[in-house]
Amino acid sequence: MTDLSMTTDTQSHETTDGFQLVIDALKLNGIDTLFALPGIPITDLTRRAQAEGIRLIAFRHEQNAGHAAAIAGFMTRTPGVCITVSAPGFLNGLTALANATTNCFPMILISGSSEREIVDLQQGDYEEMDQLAIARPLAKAAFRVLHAEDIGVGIARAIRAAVSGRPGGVYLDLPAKLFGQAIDAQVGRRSLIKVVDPAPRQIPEQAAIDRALDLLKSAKRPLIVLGKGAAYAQADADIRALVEKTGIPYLPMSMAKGLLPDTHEQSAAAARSYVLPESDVVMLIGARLNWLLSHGKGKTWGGKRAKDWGGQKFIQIDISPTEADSNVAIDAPIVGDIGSCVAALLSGVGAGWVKPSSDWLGAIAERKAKNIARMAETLAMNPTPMNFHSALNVVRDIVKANPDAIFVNEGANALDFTRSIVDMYKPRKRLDVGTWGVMGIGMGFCVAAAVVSGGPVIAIEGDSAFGFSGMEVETICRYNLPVCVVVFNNNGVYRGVDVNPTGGSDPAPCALVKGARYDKLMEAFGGIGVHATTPAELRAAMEEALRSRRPTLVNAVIDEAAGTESGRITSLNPTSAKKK
Ligand code: OXT
Ligand code: ADP
Ligand code: MG
Repeated sequence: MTDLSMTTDTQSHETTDGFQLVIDALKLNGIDTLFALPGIPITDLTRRAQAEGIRLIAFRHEQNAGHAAAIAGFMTRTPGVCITVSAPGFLNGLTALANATTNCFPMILISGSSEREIVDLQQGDYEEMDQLAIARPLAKAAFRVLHAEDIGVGIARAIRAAVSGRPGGVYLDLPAKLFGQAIDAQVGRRSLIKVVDPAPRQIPEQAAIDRALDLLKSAKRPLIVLGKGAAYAQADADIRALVEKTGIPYLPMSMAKGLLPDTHEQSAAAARSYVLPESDVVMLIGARLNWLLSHGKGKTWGGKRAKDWGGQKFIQIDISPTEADSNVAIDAPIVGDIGSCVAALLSGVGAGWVKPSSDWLGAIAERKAKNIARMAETLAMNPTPMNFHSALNVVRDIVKANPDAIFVNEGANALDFTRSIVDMYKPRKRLDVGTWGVMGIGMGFCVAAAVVSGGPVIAIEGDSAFGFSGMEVETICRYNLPVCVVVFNNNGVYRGVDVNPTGGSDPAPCALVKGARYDKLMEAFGGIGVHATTPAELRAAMEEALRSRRPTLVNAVIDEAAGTESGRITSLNPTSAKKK
C-alpha cells in the first residue's frame, strides 16, 4: 500500500471512493473516452464516468469494445481504455488485449473482479476467476490494485507500460470491493499521479546511425519497408523527407499505406514480388520480419540466388532492442523511437547523397507499370454479378475523393484485393486485421475511428468477417456515427461455393446463407440499409452515406465464385503447403 501517513495531518472531512479515484486518475491523465460494457461490478463506474464528462461508449460485446480501445490507442498514442465486468466479460475482452499486444497497440483493459480471498480459496464467488494470472501472458504488463490509495499508482503504471518503449496491451485488475472503499478525499487526491512524459523519446546511438548510413550508401538496389510502427510514430514529415531525399523506393506494409500517398512515384507496392528478392540493402522502419515478410528469407527474398551475390543486408529501426536478429541477421540495427532515428538519419543525408541508379529505379518502374496496366484492365470490366474488382473500382474512387475518411478492412479476399486496389493518401487512415489476420476487428474499429476522428469511416467487410462484430451496428446507430459499412456478400467464408461432400442437407463449413440481406440489420436499428447489385448502385449508396453522414450498411452482392480459398495466403493452408 502506498504510504500516505505524512498526509494525515491535513486530512479533510470529505471522503472519496474507489469509483471516483479511478475516474479522477483517468481524467488527470487525459483519458477522455472509455469503451465499455456495463454490469456488476463496473456499472456505476461507467455511469459516474459519463456524469463526470468522460465520453462513454457502450458496446454489445466486450471484444468489440476492446478492439475499439486498442485502435484508439494506435490512432492517438494515448492508451485506449476498455472496461469490462469479471470472468466472462473479462475473457471476451482478452482477444482484443492479446491482439493489441501482438500489434504493439497501447491499450488498457480494466476488468472488475471477485474478491481475492474467495478466488484464492476457490470458494465459488459470482463470476469467480483468477483474472490476473490469465491475463499476464497475453499482456505486456498486468497489475492489480487492492487499496483505494493505490489507484493512482495502478493507473500510472498501466499508462506507462502501455505507451512506453514498444507499446502493448496492459491488464488492470480492480476487485469489486475496491470501488466502494472510502478514503479521505484530500488523501485520495494526493495519491493520484499525473504521468510525466509517458513515452520518452529513445535517442539512437550515433554509431548505429553511421553504420546504417554507410550500408545504405554501399547499396546498389536499396529498399525501404515502412511498417505500422512507422505509422504509429507520427513522424510523417520526416519519414517522407527521408524517402524523398534518399530517393530510395519504398514498400508500405498494409497499415503503413498512406504514410506517403500510395500514388507516390517511389512506391514499389505494385512491384512487391520484384523488389523483395532483388533489393540488396533493405531498411525496415517499424516493420517486423514476421510471416507477413516471409521471415526475411526463402523465395520471396531471392532464396539461393540472393546468397550468390552475398545475400541481402538489413537495417532495422525499432524501439525494441530484441527485435533485431529475430529471423535473420540484422547488419545495422538502430534502436530508438522512429521519430528520433529518422531525424538522425536525415541529418546524414546531405547534398552529396547519391540517389539509387536509374537501372534499379527503371526496372521497378517497368514492373509497376505492367502490374498497374494489368490491374486497370481488370478494374475496367463490368461483369454480372459484380466481382471484387468491379466493386473495388468504385471504392477506390470514393476513397480518392474522401482521403480523410478512415478506412477499415477485414475478410480474406475482401481484405487482400482491397489492400492492393484501394490507394490510401494520408497516414493512419487504413486500419485492418494486422499481425494476426484476426477477424472481428471491423465494427469495433469503425466505432473508435468515428469517435476519435469525429469524421467519416468506410469499412469494407467480407460477409464472414462482418459476422464477428455485426451486432455493433446497433452501437453505430445508437451513437449516430458517420460509418458506411460495405459488406462484400459472396455467401461464404472465402467463397460461397463450398459443397458438403456427403451430399447431406447440412451446409458445407465455408457456406453462409445465400442471398442474405445484411442491409436489413442496419435498418433494424434506424440506419440506412442499401442492397447493391451493380457498381452504379454501390457508388450511389456510398456517396450518399458520405454526404448524409448517416449510419449506412451496403449489402454489395459479389459473385460467389470469385476469389480464392484464404485470399492471397492460400499457401498457408496445410493441404496447399503439403502439395508445394
Ligand atoms: O508483385 P505481385 O505480382 O505479386 O503482385 C502484388 C502487388 O505487386 C500487386 N499490387 C498492385 N498492382 C497494381 N496496382 C497496385 N496499386 C498494386 N498494389 C499491389 O498486387 C499483388 C498483391 O500485393 P500484396 O497484397 O501487397 O502482396 P502479397 O504477396 O499478397 O503480400 C503478402 C502478404 C502476406 C503481406 C499479404 O498477402 C497480406 O498482408 N496478407 C494478409 C492476409 C490476412 O491477414 N488475411 C486474413 C486472415 S485469412 C483467414 O485466417 C480467415 N479466417 C479465419 C479466422 C480468422 N482469421 N480470425 C478468426 C478470429 N477466426 C477465423 C476467416 C474466418 S479469413 C476469414 C473470413 C473470410 O471470409 P470473408 O467472407 O470475410 O471474406 P471473403 O474472402 O471476401 O469471402
Ligand atoms: P507491420 O505489420 O506493419 O510490418 P509490425 O507490427 O510487424 O508492423 O512492426 C511494428 C514494429 O514497430 C514493432 O516491432 C514495434 O516495436 C515498432 N514500433 C512501434 N512503435 C515504434 C516507435 N514509436 N518507434 C520505433 N519502433 C516502434
Ligand atoms: Mg465472403
